[in-house]
Amino acid sequence: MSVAPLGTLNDLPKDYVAALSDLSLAPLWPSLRDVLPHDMPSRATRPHVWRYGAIRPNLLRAGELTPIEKAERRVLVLCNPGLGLERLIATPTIYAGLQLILPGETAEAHRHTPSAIRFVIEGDGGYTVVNGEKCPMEKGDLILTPSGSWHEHWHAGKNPVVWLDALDLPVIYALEHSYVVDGARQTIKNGADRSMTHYRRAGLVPYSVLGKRREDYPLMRFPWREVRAALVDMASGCGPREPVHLAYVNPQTGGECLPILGFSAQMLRPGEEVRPPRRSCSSIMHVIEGRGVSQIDGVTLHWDESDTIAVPTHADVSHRNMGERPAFVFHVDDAPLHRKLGVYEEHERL
Ligand code: GTQ
Repeated sequence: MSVAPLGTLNDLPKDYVAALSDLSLAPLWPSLRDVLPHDMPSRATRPHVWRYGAIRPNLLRAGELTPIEKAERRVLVLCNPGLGLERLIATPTIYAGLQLILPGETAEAHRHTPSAIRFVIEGDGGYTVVNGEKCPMEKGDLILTPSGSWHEHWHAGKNPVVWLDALDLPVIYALEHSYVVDGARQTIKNGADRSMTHYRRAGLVPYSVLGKRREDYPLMRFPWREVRAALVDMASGCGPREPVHLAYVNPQTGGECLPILGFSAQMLRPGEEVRPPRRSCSSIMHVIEGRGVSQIDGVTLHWDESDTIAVPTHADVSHRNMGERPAFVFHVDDAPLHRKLGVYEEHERL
């Protein structure tokens, strides 16, 4: 391993540096350590908690200030304080925002190159139509809108509906491939969505699926009622040190549901502290129920229901349930992308 410090720009004659920039060239060695630091990546992303209690009144105010027609999507974006407000990102790969839709409003149909998910925070009567499939939105439900799928949001209830949006937009934007196409109102094809009909239980798929090429996106909605019950049942069959953690998967392939971002739900038993290995992927954690505290790279973050937390890459993480009842959290990470790229890592804690 080289120990000599690398040359800097100041070591070079000014006319030489100027000649290089005229040619759109740069010497690597003054910047090499910025892009390839030893042993650990440099990370601008900060551990951070966005508190729902602070966001909610501002989101409702957006409902008064900006009619839906003027917003297209009425969203307050969770901007990681280490990454700046302009980039609209929670972590290097994850866009996250809280979207408000008021009774009677519609967020019109469109489709875009980034994939998105909705994770419902509050309100009844909202629904998203994905490629003609009507997906009800109840608290804790996960709804997918994969890249290129038509989607529109409706509200037939009486109170504001709020959900967390997560998109792989930062990745698709970095590819200079992010764009949207507007569409006409979709015709609804279903009564109940496929989570209630064709994919009612884990381990069962429509017989006609066998022997066919697997569909990329057979299931668009994962009802929280089912996921919560599955976590509670898993806890009853788990040793106390086994994490109660379930991944959302494509029921035809058993693989992750979307190509770039991955989704999972975790139950923290009362008093439980989980200390996962350091992972190369970044993530956000959204609190569905309960309260607790996380240590992320030495930063202490207290959390309550509906708060959202940013976890940088390679972070040392622990989460502790501080309540008397089980806590439930939802994770979004970019592990599917890391795995596809062959760069996924897990490390011992520091
Ligand atoms: O609901 O389709 O937060 O297109 C950002 C872009 C939500 C949406 C966002 C979008 C949407």
